[in-house]
Amino acid sequence: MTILLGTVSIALAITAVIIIVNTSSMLHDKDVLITTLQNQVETIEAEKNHLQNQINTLESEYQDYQSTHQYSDSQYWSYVNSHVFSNKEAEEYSFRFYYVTKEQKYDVYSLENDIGTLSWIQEYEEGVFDCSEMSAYLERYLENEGWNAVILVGDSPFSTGRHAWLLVETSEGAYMPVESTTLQVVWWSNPNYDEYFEYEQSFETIFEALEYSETEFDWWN
Ligand SMILES: [Ca+2]
Repeated sequence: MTILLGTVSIALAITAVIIIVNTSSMLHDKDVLITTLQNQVETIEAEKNHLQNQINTLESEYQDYQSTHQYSDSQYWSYVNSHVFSNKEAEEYSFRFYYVTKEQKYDVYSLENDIGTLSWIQEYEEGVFDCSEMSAYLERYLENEGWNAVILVGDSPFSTGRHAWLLVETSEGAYMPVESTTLQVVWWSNPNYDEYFEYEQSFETIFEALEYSETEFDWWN
């Protein structure tokens, strides 16, 4: 009996030792785990602070941007209004290839030579392709050849009724009349020479002519 009790005691003692050892090992594991978790918390905390700093920086950059990029209503509308094209500007834009800028030509004999190479392939037709369309067409042709040409409208210099013709700058500030229907320079010897300088309207460009009349000068229609 005594021997048996002794054996039980020893067994109990061993069990107690095992429990103590286990407990101490568990306590050790717990410490390690806590340390690891604490380290992780610190790392996350540092990351959080880093991100917060970045957010603060972005926030202040955004505020700066806003304060320098804020427009009042009046600034907005003045921008919009200054960037809206007028009808005339839009029309000129659609005609952007109408004139080709070249070095200006002078000399009436060169002008005669340039015009002398031309002939109308479309026949004169009152109201369709008449003096005004022909003048508009010839004005463009001469401008693109380097001449400064102006379209004129007024009473006919040689007949009754209305007429359109050109004045072309042949020396600085001096012009010679050009009869667009016959494609001829009107020379000083022409009996109606002076009448070619009496006109009611003059158009430096096709845009001005179209503003005056939408249908008289549109030789392309
Ligand atoms: Ca012109």
